[in-house]
Amino acid sequence: MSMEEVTTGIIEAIVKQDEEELSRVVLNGLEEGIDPMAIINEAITPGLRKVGDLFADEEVFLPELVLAGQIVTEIMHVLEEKIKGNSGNILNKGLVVMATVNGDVHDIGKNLVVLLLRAAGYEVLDLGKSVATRTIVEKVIELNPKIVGLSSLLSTTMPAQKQVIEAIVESGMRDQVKVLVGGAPVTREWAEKIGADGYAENASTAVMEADRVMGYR
Ligand code: B12
Repeated sequence: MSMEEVTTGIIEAIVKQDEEELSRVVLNGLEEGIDPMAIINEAITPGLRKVGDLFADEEVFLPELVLAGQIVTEIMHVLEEKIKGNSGNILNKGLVVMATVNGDVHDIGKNLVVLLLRAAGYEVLDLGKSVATRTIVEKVIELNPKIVGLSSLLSTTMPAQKQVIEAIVESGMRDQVKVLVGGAPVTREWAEKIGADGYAENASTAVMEADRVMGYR
């Protein structure tokens, strides 16, 4: 199977929420030696975006959106194992606290950022999804991480990223921690507006952005 066939096959399987077909094409692609990150960036993410667009256009409905999310979460475990196996990094670049903000349960993208940060040598405490602002700030005070990463996939939960930054300022810890924000609706302009230190549009660039704010590059 060529990369193009793999990409088309994966996108179609996600749009049809066909778990068996998705798994078949992904495994086939991996066997052919295709890079798991290329599968995620060029096939899985566009597939999910397509389902999201169809949902917005009322061509698919919530149960299908849920199913698409579930089958992708399953296959991501396989891809994640593959990426972990390829990395073997022993650096310690510092602690990152990651969370999807309050009210938001989207965690596929956040999990990918966590995985790649770990593979790049960061220690990551993943607080999970829909994490209360207070919980995030308490962890910042308790653990003094180098970076806090905030994911938001909904325009209605983006303001929670701003709230977390404000709460970190109030806690007196703002000078000691860098804040990175991300998620599909988040932009660099938004990041600047709310006083974040960095923004990235995908997990690979999130690692570069983490290195940048830390002064590693
Ligand atoms: C799958 C999905 C779901 C699944 C989530 C499953 C899960 N475990 O995550 C379920 C079914 C639960 C769901 C629910 C809902 N969803 Co939804 N969902 C999606 C969908 C299709 C894909 C998201 C995804 O996983 N993308 C793939 C990953 C790899 O990409 P990503 O998340 O963008 O992450 C990458 C980057 O953004 C970046 N990144 C992410 N986080 C961070 C953090 C940092 C610090 C950095 C640096 C970078 C970074 O790196 C990641 C990896 O490359 C999107 C469509 C879309 N366009 O995104 C809609 C979408 C986000 N959902 C939407 C909606 C409306 C909902 C619901 C409100 C629907 C409803 N009526 O109930 C609920 C909300 C539930 C809640 N309270 O959170 C809308 C949001 C519209 C908006 N602008 O607000 C979208 C855009 C669909 C649409 N077009 O209408 N959803």
